[in-house]
Amino acid sequence: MKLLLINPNTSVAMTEAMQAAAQAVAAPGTQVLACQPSFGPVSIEGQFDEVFGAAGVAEQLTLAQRDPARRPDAVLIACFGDPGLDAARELTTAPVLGIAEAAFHAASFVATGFSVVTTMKRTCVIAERLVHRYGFERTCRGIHGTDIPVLELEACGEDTVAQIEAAARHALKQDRSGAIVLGCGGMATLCQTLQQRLGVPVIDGVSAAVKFAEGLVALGLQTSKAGDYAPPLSKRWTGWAAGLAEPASDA
Ligand code: 2AL
Repeated sequence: MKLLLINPNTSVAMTEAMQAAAQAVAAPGTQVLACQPSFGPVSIEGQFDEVFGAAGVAEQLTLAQRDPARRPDAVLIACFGDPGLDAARELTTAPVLGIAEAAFHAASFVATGFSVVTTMKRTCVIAERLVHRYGFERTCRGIHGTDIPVLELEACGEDTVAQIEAAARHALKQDRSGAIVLGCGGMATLCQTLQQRLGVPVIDGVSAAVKFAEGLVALGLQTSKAGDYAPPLSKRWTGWAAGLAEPASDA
């Protein structure tokens, strides 16, 4: 199967790191194709950044749907705010997984309560709103910002790992949690190290989303087009995005 990993920020280095992490956990028959938007911010660290990330996800999925060589069997949105998730589900019949939603589900299977450790404190509100949107208020016991900038994770040294580890230890104790959810796609490469050091389940949403996507495809489950995720309506578009207006839905 073809799994399209869309990094909603424009950091090519982060796309490549997440592609490698995703391919490493993928089943032998899964090909992880990765891309990032042609425009927008290099990292997503707030609501303003996220709006453009969401548009970038819509852009990249539209382009991939039109390309027979890249038409995906499943789609993974690899940014912890899950930008553009509902829009992507309108665009395709393939299952679409956001890394936050996937990580919350995975954590709830292995612990009665989990804590999120994320990057900038200002992004905590984004994760908090997703917890409510997805109905994880009862299992998410805390969201902890570290004020580590997203791009610092690209060349992540021991100081940064130690800072995330310390935040996770504090979270586990303060929140009485049994698992840690990593709150950034850029933390995918740190998951195993942190799990070894902390001795509790550490969930990276990129890996979790890969395995859930494979499971959904194996079960023959697609995004429902009966109702809320019906394809976008055809209409006239203007400006720089006019080229994206052609019907790109596969439904
Ligand atoms: C993210 C993420 O996963 N990628 C990005 O650019 N920003 N979210 C976050 N909370 O740091």
